[in-house]
Amino acid sequence: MTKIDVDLLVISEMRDYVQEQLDVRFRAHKLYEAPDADAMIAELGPSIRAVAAGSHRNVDTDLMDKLPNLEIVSNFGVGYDNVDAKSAGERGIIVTNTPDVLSDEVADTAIGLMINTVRELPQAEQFLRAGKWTSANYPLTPNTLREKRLGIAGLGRIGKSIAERAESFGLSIAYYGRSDQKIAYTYYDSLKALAENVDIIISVLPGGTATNKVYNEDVFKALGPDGTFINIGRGSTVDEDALIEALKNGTIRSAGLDVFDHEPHVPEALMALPNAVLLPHVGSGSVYTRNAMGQLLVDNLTNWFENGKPITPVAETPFSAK
Ligand code: 8YV
Repeated sequence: MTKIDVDLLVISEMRDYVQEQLDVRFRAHKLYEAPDADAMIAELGPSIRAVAAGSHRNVDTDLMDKLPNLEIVSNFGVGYDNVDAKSAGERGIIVTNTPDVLSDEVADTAIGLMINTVRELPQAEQFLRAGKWTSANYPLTPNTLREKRLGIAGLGRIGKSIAERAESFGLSIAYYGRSDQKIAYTYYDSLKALAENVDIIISVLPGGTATNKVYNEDVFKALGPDGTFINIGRGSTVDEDALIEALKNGTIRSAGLDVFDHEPHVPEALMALPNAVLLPHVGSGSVYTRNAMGQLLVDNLTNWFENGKPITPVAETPFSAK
């Protein structure tokens, strides 16, 4: 593999599998290890043509201003709310993400989280481990997946992978999204309407200003006292105080969450609730899938500099036409 004559700024810590490739192919500078990040940016800024990004640090206009020759931001993750892609696009900077390679893994996690939440499997395990089984059976769960309606909020690639799996469970499927995709599932043009018409919501909505706290008191009321809310999209889409209140007072029955507003911090009040199943953002977190995501991050960079073609540019970039 030939070395590419490009200075790359690695702004979030990457897995070894990724970093080793970046070191082989580029002059990779680890911003997150610099004792003085501002000094490193001031010194290297004009020579940097590429950024490898992740969720630990945002790529905003302030950073872009300091990197005047930046051509591409390759992001680790399908969600790229950590990158100001609109401003990047306006400046002619390409942003790439890591779609498709994680869809099956995240869909598996969503289904697992839904079953765990509805059938209280983590709580049942706690019951066993606490030695309570010898004196009583775990109570029958008031909830089940039988004869239930599932609403998927955000029917993109991950949402569709969830739907495929959910069909085999016999769930009836509806969805909410920006547009009616004219497919066999029922479409609702608002989250409230979706919530009124389903028993379980699985949310795959991305972060960003358009989706900020869209799950609010009204939506939880519409979901109702038998309702379950599952989130594997972004924590910023949820008014967490409203969710905690809804779980406490029975406005909804239960929630399963893989994402939170201020990760890795999870509100104490949420952790104290017995009807919430909580995961530490592990949706795509297998070695297999994270390696595939890392490979795509690397391939986007090498393809840009070797062939002038990023593989998976996001919608806002100059290369969005597919
Ligand atoms: C990533 C995710 O693991 O791809 C995404 O958008 O949320 C996760 O799959 C995460 O971004 C890595 O930090």
